[in-house]
Amino acid sequence: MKRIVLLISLYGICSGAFAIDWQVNTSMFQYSMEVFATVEIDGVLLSDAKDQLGAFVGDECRGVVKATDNPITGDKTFFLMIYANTVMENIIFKAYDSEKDQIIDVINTIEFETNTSVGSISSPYVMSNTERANGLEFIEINTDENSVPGAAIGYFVHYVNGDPVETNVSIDKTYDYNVFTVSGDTLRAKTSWNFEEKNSYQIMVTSSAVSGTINKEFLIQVTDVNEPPTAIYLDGDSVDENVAVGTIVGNLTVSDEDINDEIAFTLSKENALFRIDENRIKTKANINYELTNNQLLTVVAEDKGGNAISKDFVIVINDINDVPSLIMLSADSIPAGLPEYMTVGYFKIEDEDEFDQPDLSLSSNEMFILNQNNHHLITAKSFDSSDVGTQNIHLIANDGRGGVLESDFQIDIIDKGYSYTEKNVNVMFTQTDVYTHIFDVGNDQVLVSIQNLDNYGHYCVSANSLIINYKIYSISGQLITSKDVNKMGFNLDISSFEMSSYIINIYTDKGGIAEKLSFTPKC
Ligand SMILES: [Ca+2]
Ligand SMILES: [Ca+2]
Ligand SMILES: [Ca+2]
Ligand SMILES: [Ca+2]
Repeated sequence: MKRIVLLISLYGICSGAFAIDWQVNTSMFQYSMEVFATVEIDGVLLSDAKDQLGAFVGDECRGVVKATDNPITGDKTFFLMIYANTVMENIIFKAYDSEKDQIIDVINTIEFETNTSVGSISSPYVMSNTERANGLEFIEINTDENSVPGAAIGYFVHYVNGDPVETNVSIDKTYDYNVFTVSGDTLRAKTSWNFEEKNSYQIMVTSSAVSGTINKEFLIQVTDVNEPPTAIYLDGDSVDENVAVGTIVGNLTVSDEDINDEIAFTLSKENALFRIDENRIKTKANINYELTNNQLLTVVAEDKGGNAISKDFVIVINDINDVPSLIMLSADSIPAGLPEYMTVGYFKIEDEDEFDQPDLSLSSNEMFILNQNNHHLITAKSFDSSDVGTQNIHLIANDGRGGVLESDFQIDIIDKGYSYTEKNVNVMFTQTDVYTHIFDVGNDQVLVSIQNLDNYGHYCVSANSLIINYKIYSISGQLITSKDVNKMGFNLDISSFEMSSYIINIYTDKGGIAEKLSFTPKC
């Protein structure tokens, strides 16, 4: 409104043969007020878009505007801004009647009061060039929705020969009479109005003054108030792990009575995995079920009126099968001279899924075989110096749920200049039995290997959970060292042992073991 007025005033106004140069330099003034007015000239409303209304202090123009259509009353109305540097100045008005091509003095005057309004869109202030005759006007006080029952909406002014007189107003029992009460000249709300249900009320009133009675219809416009949203909804609250960053989790909506209100959604505090993009919750990082399976988000919804509410949502992260991520081999070389069915190393497979234990398979290979249960790489033959070099093996890990990882490994067969000697003992013994082997410490390293008879026929360990330990005694019976070991084999470094003979006892907790002891003679 200010801008429109400013443009009109800066560009001046010309109309018909009669040129008027009412202008106001708004930048010169500190204060403003607004007037919503219609103008009657000799009892007839000005109704041409070229008609104008100017505000003046003496001869100085303080505001000027052309008539425009009033969307509510349908009458041509002047939406006039008036400017001043002091309050309580007496503002006078002049109208330009384009049909008559005349400037006409208006008799109404207004005392300037900053930031106030005289008249309203729904109930414009009536200006005239003559003393107003008899009539009834409604002056609005507050027509906001959500009215408090009993609150004053406005009051009626009954004019006789242009002067307001004391009156009593009653509401005729027609139209929307039942939402109002009236006392004296004051109109009050009887109920709490809701703009979104009904935005105007029509009444017929009778004003009884000493000098006579006036019947008149009025349309009371309800003023919309921006009300807070009442609920926040999310149409999707779960997302699969591993989805692309930016995946939409769900759409946010609200309940808000106000038609065409605009809602801004935000998170009350930043989240590492999710963000809001307009009205959507999206992922903003890689989502991993195994790290976190839900996130609490507090969503804030704020409308154009600055009314905000918030609601907590738990976003559930769904578990998806992860492909095995890694196959590792504990050793990548063996000495030439290693006999068949010896352990080369152990495979370890990583699969994020808590209960996945992927199967491992080895592509056909004459050099090595796989102990499937325990993921051990086993020699399938005796290696000698002709095997020195590098062997490639290809492993496939399959989690049985569609996750497959393939990896290649190289095994170096190295000539260390010595060979293994096997000592077959072939002792069968029961749970309480121990196997005792005496060996000379003419050797600096002993490889003890105990393997599973079920898989390979050479050795017997009756269950996968078998626990084995060894104890080494001197020939005189003194305990030298003791250790729990992996049942599939272990290296025993005896380089620090004194030159002597020792007894090695290998114990199991299950019994049924036959062992074979191999060790490397010193070269
Ligand atoms: Ca509203
Ligand atoms: Ca709202
Ligand atoms: Ca998973
Ligand atoms: Ca998996």
